[in-house]
Amino acid sequence: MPSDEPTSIPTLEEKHNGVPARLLHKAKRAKSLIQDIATKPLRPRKRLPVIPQGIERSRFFLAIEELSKELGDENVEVNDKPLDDGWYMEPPNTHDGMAVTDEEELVASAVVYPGSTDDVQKIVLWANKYLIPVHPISMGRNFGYGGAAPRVRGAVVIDLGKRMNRILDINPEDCTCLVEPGVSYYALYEEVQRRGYKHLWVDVPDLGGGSVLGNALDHGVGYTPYGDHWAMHSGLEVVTPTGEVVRTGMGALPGNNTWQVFPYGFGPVIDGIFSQSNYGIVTKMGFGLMPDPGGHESFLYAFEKEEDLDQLVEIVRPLRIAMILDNAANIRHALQILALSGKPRTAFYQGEGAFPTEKMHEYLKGHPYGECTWLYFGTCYGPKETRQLKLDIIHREFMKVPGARRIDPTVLPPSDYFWSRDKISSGEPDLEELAWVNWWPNGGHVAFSPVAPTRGADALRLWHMAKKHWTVSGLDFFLDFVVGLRELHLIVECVYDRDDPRQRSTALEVMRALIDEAAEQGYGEYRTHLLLSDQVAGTYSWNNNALMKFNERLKDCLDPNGILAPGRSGIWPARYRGRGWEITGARKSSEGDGVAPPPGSTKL
Ligand code: EUG
Repeated sequence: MPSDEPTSIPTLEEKHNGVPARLLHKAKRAKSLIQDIATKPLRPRKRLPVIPQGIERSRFFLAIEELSKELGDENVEVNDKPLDDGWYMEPPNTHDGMAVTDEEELVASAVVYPGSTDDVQKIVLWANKYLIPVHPISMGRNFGYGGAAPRVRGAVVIDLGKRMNRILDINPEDCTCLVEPGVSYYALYEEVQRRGYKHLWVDVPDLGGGSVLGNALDHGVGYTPYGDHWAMHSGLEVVTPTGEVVRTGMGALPGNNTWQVFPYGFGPVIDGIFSQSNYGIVTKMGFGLMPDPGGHESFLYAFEKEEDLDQLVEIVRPLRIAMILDNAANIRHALQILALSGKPRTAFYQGEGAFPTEKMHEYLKGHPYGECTWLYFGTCYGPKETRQLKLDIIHREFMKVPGARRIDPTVLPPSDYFWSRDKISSGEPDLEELAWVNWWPNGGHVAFSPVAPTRGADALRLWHMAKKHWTVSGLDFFLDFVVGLRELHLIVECVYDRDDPRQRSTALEVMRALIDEAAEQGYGEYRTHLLLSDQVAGTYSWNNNALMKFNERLKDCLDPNGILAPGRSGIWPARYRGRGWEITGARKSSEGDGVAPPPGSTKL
C-alpha cells in the first residue's frame, strides 16, 4: 500500500466520494489501522492498457482518441498505472480493491467520466460504433461483490459518480429526494442537515460511502423502517444500451409533479429490469425519505448457544412481520464483535485454521457484551410511550430463550459499536463497520448471501452449512442474519488476505461450494460477487432455465451489440454467449486472463 499519510483522506467538500468532516477522525483511525499491517506492494504491470477482446489495439486507441475529443481529454483515462487498491474511503475505479482472484483479471482498459445524461448517451453510441464493452459504476463501492471491477476484462468503466453527483431535489413536504449516481449516503445525509430538514431521515446501510442509487439497484438494505431501498425508490431515468433516454413511472408524463411519490405510473412497471441487470444505465433515481418518527431507542440482546438461533428466529418472525420489531433484524455471530475492535486476528489467536470457539468465548468474557454466540441489534421507533409498548413485547418474547440477556446500553461506553448501530438505525451514516476487514493484513471480503424464510429450522440449516465450510476452509466467516420483513438474508462474509493467493482461492472455492449446497436445499442468493454470477444465475433454473432465456431475449433486444456490462448477473449478450465466457465453477482462474475464454474458444 502506498505510504500516504492518513490525513490525505478526501472530505466531502473536496470530493463527491469523500468522508464527511464529522467522520474524518474515524476515517483516519481506520486508515492507519489498515496501513499498520498492510504489506501488499504495488506491482509492475505488463502491456498496458489491457485491451478488451474483439478489437485491434490500434483501433482501440483510435476509439479512445475519438471519445476524448467528445468528452474532453480530462474525462477519459487509460488504465496504465499500477493497480492501487486504496481502501474503503479512497476506492479504485479501475478494478476491485478487494480482488479475490489475481488482481489483473478484472481490470478496466480505461475509465471515462460523463458529466451529464447526454454524455452517457454519447459514450453508449461510441461503444456501439466500436463494439467496446462498457461497465457503469456509480461509486465503485460494491465491496464483497466485486467493487468497481468489470466482468469482461478490458471493458471501459463508466465512472458515473465523479461528475454526476448532484442532489437534484429534496422535497421536505413529500419527504422525497432525487439523486444522481454519485450521491453517497454520507453526502445525502449532510445535505439534508445543511438544509435544516431535521425531520427527514435517510435510510443508511452499514457503511455510508455507497451510492444511494447504486445500492438500491443492487437491492441493498438499511436499518430504519425504510430499509428496503429498492422498495422505497420512485422513478428512474435510464440511458438504454442503444442510446435512448427513458423516464419510468410518472416521469414519463411531461410536467408531472408526482415522479417521486407514485412509483408505478401507467402501464408495465419496467423499473425492475434495470436492477441487478445490464439493460440500461440509471442516471437519476428518486426515493422516499422517512419523517423522524418522534424518537427511537436501540436495544441489544445476547444469546448463549448456537442452537438458540432456532428459537430466536421463530420469535422474530411474527414480531417482524407485524412490525413490532420495526427495523431489519440484525443477528450477528459474536466473532464479528472481536473483529470490530479493528485488531487483526493475530491479536487474539496465532494458530492456523478457523478461529476456535472456546477462544471467542474466553475473549467475550472480558467484553461488555459478555459470553454469547448471537447478538440481536434492534431499534424501536416513536415517542417513548409508543416504542415502550413494542420494547416490552420484544423483551418478553426474547427472554423466552433460555439464557437470553438484555444488555443495558447505559453501561456501554460511548465508543461501543452499539452506538454506531444506534446511529445507523436512526439514519445517520457511520464508518465503524470497516474495522472487521482488518482481521487479516491486506484484508478483503467476499459474501455468500442466501435468502431464506424467517424460520428457525432454515436459519439453523444455513448456520450449520456455513459452519461446516468455515471449519473446513480454515478462513473465518462473519455472519449476519438480516430479517427484512418476512425473509431472512444471511450474509456470510469470508475475510482473507488479498495478497495471499492461497487464501483468495480458498475464499472463492468456499463461496462456490456454499452456493451449490444452498441451491440443493432450495436456497438462492439475493446478490453475489461478479465472478460468482454465472453460478448463482444457474441455480435459478426452474423450467429449463426459463428465466435466463427470458433475460437473454431482453438483452438481445435492448442491447443488440452486447456492449453494456456483458456477463452482469450472468446475463451474456448473443455476441458472447456460448464462447466460454461463463464461469460456473468447473474452470479455475488462471493468472491474468482467468475471466476470459480459455484458449481454443471461438473469439468474439
Ligand atoms: C452487509 C449487508 C448486506 C450485504 C453485504 C454486507 C453488511 C455487513 C444486508 O446485505 O449484502 C456487515
